[in-house]
Amino acid sequence: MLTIWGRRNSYNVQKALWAADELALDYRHIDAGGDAGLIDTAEFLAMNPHGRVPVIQDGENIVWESHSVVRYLAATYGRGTLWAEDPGERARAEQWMDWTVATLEREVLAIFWRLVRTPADMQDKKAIAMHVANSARCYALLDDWLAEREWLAGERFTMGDIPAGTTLYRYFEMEIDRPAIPNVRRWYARLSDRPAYQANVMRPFDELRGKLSF
Ligand SMILES: N[C@@H](CCC(=O)N[C@@H](CS)C(=O)NCC(=O)O)C(=O)O
Repeated sequence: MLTIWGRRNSYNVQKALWAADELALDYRHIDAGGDAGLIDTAEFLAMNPHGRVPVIQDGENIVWESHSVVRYLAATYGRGTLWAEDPGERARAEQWMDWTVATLEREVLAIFWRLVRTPADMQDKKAIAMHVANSARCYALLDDWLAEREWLAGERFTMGDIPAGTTLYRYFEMEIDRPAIPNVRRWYARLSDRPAYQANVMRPFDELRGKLSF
C-alpha cells in the first residue's frame, strides 16, 4: 500500500496529498515533521537522508522531494490524466513545475517565512516588501500565460497545476498587497472547486504563526 509521510500543514506535503487525492488513491498517511517529529529517527533518515517531508513509499519505491513525488504518482497512476502522454503537453506541465521550485516558490515562501513564521517584532519589513514585489512579477507572468489557457499545460488539469497551484492559497490569504491578476484568480477559482484542493491545500495556517522552530 502507498504510504505518505508528512504534516498536513506543510506546503510541500500538501502537493503530495493533493496529487494522491486527485488520483483517488488508497493510502496510509503518517504525520511527520514539525511537532510530530519522526524525521530525525534512523528509520526515517534511511528513507530520506535529508530528513524532510514529504516522503512516500509505494512497494519497493521510496521517493522524496515533493515534485518528484508528484511526478512519480502521476506517471504510475495518472497516465492520460495528471500525466500527459503527449511529450509537448507534458513538457508544458513540467516547465511550470520546475519554474515553481526554481523561482516562484522561493519568493512566496520567503514572504510566508518572514511574515507568518517570524514573530512580528523580528520581521524585516524591507525584505518582505522585496519578496512581495518579486512575487507580484512572477504572478503577472503566470497571469499572461493563463490569458490563453485554462490550465498550465493547456486544456486540462495536469500535474503541472499542482506546485504553482499550491502556492495560491497562502499567497491569497497572507496580509500583503497583490497586483491585479484576473487570469490567476480565475485559475484559483477553478482549483478551489476541486475537492482534493479544498481538502489538502485550503487549510488555514494560523498554527504556524510565529513558529520558526521547524
Ligand atoms: N525541496 C523539498 C523541501 C522539503 C522540505 O523542506 N520540507 C519541509 C516542510 S515544507 C520540512 O520537512 N521541514 C521540517 C519539518 O517539517 O519538521 C521538497 O520539495 O520536498
